[in-house]
Amino acid sequence: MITLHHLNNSRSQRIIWLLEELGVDYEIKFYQRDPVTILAPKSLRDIHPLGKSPVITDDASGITLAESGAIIEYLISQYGPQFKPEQASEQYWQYLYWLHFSEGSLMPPMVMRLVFMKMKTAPMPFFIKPVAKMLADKVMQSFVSPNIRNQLKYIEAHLANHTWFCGDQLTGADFQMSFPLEASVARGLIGDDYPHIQKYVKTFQSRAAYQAGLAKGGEYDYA
Ligand SMILES: N[C@@H](CCC(=O)N[C@@H](CS)C(=O)NCC(=O)O)C(=O)O
Repeated sequence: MITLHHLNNSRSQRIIWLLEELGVDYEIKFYQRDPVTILAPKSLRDIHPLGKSPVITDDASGITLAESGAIIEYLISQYGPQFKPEQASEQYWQYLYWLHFSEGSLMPPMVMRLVFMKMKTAPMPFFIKPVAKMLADKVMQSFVSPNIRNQLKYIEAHLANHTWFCGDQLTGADFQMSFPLEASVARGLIGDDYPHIQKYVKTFQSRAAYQAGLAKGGEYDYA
């Protein structure tokens, strides 16, 4: 049996979508974020020392695995070779690229954006507040926002010519890219100026397996 250790409102939702597409037997163990800090509960550290979600365990291989990209690669290798392009084909390199790009390039400025937004509203002595706000705005304007914009434009251009990230075939790269893109749509970072990303997000969100995953995963603000 595969167990997914799932945190509400998190990247882990894309693993539920994949598990549904694979049609394998699996169970979900639910973890709730702290409502104030939005951090994961300590109990997740009993499963993996870093205490982040997603994490899976698989009784068939005895493995415990964290990191969405590695989990997707593992599940596809074990249970869904149809979601991986043929080794060393052009699509395979695209698959590798987008599988890494999602967490390696796109998520870091998005997480930074969240942190700096929080910094602007965090409780602090009143005389520090204007300085903190100025610093946060400066970093957002000079680094974070331009980086997010550049990457979204790049993705928009790619999706103008591709149904899925690697072409005509739904692959692991799509599960991995789904979270930052749907979160960006939900947070208003992607408007009408990104029609191909909009269409792409609607396309995967309307799949039966995605919807089934949504019904099973509990609270999720990005769909
Ligand atoms: N790169 C990791 C990131 C894992 C991660 O940061 N997960 C978030 C959920 S979206 C988390 O567990 N946050 C709670 C915490 O940091 O306490 C992955 O893709 O799996």
